[in-house]
Amino acid sequence: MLADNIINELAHKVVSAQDGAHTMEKLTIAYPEMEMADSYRVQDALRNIWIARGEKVVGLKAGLTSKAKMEQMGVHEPSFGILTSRMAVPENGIVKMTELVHPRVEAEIAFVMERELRGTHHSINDIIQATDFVIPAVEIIDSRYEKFKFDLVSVIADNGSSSRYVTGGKPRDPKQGMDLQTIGVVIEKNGEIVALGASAAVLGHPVKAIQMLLEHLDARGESLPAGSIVLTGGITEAIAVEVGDSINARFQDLGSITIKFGE
Ligand code: OOG
Ligand code: MG
Repeated sequence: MLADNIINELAHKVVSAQDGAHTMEKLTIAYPEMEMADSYRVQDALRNIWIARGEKVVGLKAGLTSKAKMEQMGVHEPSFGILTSRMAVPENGIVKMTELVHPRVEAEIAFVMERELRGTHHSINDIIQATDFVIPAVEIIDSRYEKFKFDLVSVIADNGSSSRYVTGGKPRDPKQGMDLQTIGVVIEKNGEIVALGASAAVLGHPVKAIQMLLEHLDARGESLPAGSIVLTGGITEAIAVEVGDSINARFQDLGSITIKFGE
């Protein structure tokens, strides 16, 4: 376990890389003894910094939950991260590339919770019953590590590469019956299909990402608050974008999200 002052110092280093859109060396190079628990302590410190400057925590994200993502990143265990109000981009909005290092986009199924969930005993159906609605999401990830290369400990300390996210399309109430495993997704970049998949790519069922998130929260004495948005993880590999690119993610029966990348 790293000392509290080192955790704090690392959090400030991460915030400065995120805010300044610059890369940093993998944190495990200077601190090879750093463990996953330390990385989540860095996230706690990040959360305090963000709240102190007026951001609101709006939810949580699970990452590295599909085989495509795990293989692309060479990391084979899910990670969790914090989503704040500052990361939200409106549908049809323009993402400013100058604020980011080397962003990539992911198509994800997002859940907005109606009720607080605490503990690890919740079945898939329990979680569905506690959900307000399901909505398409595009996450814009942006690792602060050079060449987007990292290990699990380092990426968690960088808040799971979180940078921006967009929700859009049509929300749907999963309590009214919907097959959450077979939601087809097509990602187009500048009008060409660049990736496609189905929601079962996420751990066999996207709600399993929420089950794992609940285990993670429970181990830290936390719950998933009512009103939280949860991103369950990229269904396909992430797609790199540049200035001028336009992304359209189409979700079967749930509409689509368009987002543009400007300077
Ligand atoms: C880590 C974050 C992964 C997802 O949906 O799998 C993630 C990364 O690949 O940089 O957000
Ligand atoms: Mg993601």
